[in-house]
Order: sequence, then structure tokens, then C-alpha cells
Amino acid sequence: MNNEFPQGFLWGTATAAHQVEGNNTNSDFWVMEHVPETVFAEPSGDAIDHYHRYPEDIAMLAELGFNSYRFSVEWARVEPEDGRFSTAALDHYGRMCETCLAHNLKPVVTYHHFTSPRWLISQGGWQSMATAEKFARYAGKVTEHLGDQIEAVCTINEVNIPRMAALMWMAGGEDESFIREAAQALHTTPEQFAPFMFAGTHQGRDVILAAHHQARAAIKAERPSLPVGLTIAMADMQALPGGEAERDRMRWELQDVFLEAARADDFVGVQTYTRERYGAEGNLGPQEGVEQTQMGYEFWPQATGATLRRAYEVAGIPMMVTENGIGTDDDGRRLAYYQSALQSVATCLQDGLDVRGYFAWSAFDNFEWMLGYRPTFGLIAVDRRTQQRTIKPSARWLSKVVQTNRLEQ
Ligand code: GCO
Repeated sequence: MNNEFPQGFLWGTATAAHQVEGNNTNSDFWVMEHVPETVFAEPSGDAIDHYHRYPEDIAMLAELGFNSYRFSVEWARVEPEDGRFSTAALDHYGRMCETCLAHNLKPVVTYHHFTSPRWLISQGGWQSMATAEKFARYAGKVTEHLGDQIEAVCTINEVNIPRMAALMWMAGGEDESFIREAAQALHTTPEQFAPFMFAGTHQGRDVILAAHHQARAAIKAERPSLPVGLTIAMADMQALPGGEAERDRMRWELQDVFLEAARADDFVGVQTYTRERYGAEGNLGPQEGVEQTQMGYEFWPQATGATLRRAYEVAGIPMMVTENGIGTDDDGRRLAYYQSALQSVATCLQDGLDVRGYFAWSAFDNFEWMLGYRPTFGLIAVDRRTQQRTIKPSARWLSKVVQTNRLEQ
């Protein structure tokens, strides 16, 4: 089998501002991390200080041979108050793009990766249609500033994750005191509390998709040729006999609606970690005997190819794997995961699917949201006391694939 990747294929790693920069103090997440009854295992703090250390971090990624880097611009920094834009913050991201380009890394830039400015939440957040317009205004500004340096824009990261959270993880409503405190700290009410992750209603979904569509228009108005897409979290949703109807219902709610909304985009970013099995009663959880990751889901790298095929079937547009990886403290399992996941991508390419790039999640061990720093997804380890970076063997292995543009079998 020919495991060559196409010429010009984008090879990168991905990060998100809040997970790596540190001290994102004007964001809603920072507030949620610090209320007394917080559901966060620990606060993000200095994170891995990527805000200041990006020059050496980007140089490290370039040395490993990657030709692209996916990172996010932090809305809470760029627009610290409603309608007030920070040129200094925009310049910071401009310098990040320049550093990438100086190292032959093409910047793929995400405009929203879960975090929002505090003020947005006090105005109704992601349940309010006014947010779509505000997000588009911000997207236009960022594009005006950085548009010439960017390879592609991901407007909103994982447009479907609020729906996933509502239908799969937050159904119990057990975090009442957290929500009360966080709502108060963000100058809103528990009823109207809508940071991105908490906008899990159909209204929230409609606001998010409107924000994507309006942002796309604003970006195209600034720079018509810049490729624009959204990203979507996709598990390979499998049905056991009798579970087909439930699987199809959930797949419609959690994936297909969003893939259909992406049909007019330039590409869709597929982000895959595992599979989910459905029976007549719903999600069956991990199968006994199948290895689990630090996240408590199955080690199932072949999901990458399966979700690309599903995304192509429904959206029918070019694709990028904008995130793929594993939380593990056993780097040998990380290597095995990437090997098998990349084989499934290579097979998709051989079958004629239009896959333009692959971004490993993540470049560095980082802040895994509510779970804090315990799960380690990085190709590069970070000692957070010293901020010392150490390249893991899995990164060396991936580096070889990237530099030869070919996966040995
Ligand atoms: C997400 C995000 C990343 C995560 C990653 C690992 O998928 O939740 O895009 O921010 O860190 O997926 O869980």
C-alpha cells in the first residue's frame, strides 16, 4: 500500500489559548475556575506560559519538521470590553503568526476555542442572538489585522460540544451551587448563564451556527480567498443490534446538523478521540476489555478514519483533522495511537477522500479544562515548576512521518 501523503499536506499540532497561554484573567473560564464551589480540578494559572514563550515553542515545533501550527486567538484579550479592541493584543498574535512564518509553519488560526470575554456572558452569552453579531465583528477585526499571514481560519472550535455536554454529561444538573456562584460572578443569572460550554439548548446551537455564518461573511469581506471552516468533535458512533435508531437520533443531534450547516464552507475540521457504542437504551460506555485512556474513554484510534468518512458523507467538502490524540502517561501508547490513527487517514486518502491536513492534539501537555493538568495529551512534556519542555519519543516518531511525508507500515 502506498502510504505517501499528498504534496502540500498540512502537518501540525494544535493548542488553544486558554489551555497554554496562562493568566487569561478577562475570560469567563478564569472566573469559573475561581468561584468557591468550582467544578474545575484546579485553576489554569500560568498554564505553560505560551503567551511569553511562544518563540521557543514555535521553534521547537519547526525543528520537529511540522509545516503548520494551529493555535487560537483569545477573544477576551482582543476585545477586553464590548467594542473596545486591543491593538497590543492583536499585535501579539501578529507576532505569533510572523514567528510561525519565519519558521515555515503555516498558521491555522482558531478565533474561538471555548473561552469568551466576561462581558459577553453578562449580556446573555451564547444563548443570545446578539452574540452572533458581536462574534462576527470581532472576527472581522482579527482578519483585518492578521488575514495576510493566515493559512486558514477555524471560526469556532467544536460547535457541537455544548450540545454534547447537555445531552451526555450535564444531564443531572448536579452543579447547582457552582452555577449560582459563577452566574453571580459573571453578572448574570443561573437561568441566563451561557458560557459557550453551557449553551446546550437548541437556541444555543442556533446562536453558535449563526455566529459561524456571520463570522464567515465578515472574514470573507476582509479577505475573500482565506479558507474558512468550523471544527466539530466527532466520535465514531457505532450501533449495536437494536441500537440503530438511538444512534441515528444522537448522531443527528450531535453531528449531522452541524455538518450540514458546514456545507458552504471551504473545509470542515474533524476532531476525533474515540468511538461510542449505542444500544436501544443509549450510550453503552466503554466495552469491557478495551483499553481506556486517562479520559476514561476507549483507546480507539481507528475512529479517525471512520469519522472522516462520516463527515465526508454528510458535509461533502474538503476536510482537515484539526485535532487527534490521546491523554496518557504512557508515551508508547501515544505512539501506537498515532500510528494507527494515521494509517486510517492514509487509507481515507487512498480511497479518494479530500483530506488536506492533520493536526495532533496537542503540541504540549496543557490545561485540560475541568480536569486540570492531570491528563497529558502533549507530544512535548512541560514541567510547570520550571516551564522546562521535553520532547517525548512519540514526537520524534511523528517527526519522521512529517519529514518524509509518508507513514511506514
Ligand atoms: C476539546 C478541545 C481540546 C481538548 C482536547 C482533549 O476537544 O475539548 O478542542 O481543547 O483539550 O479535545 O480533550
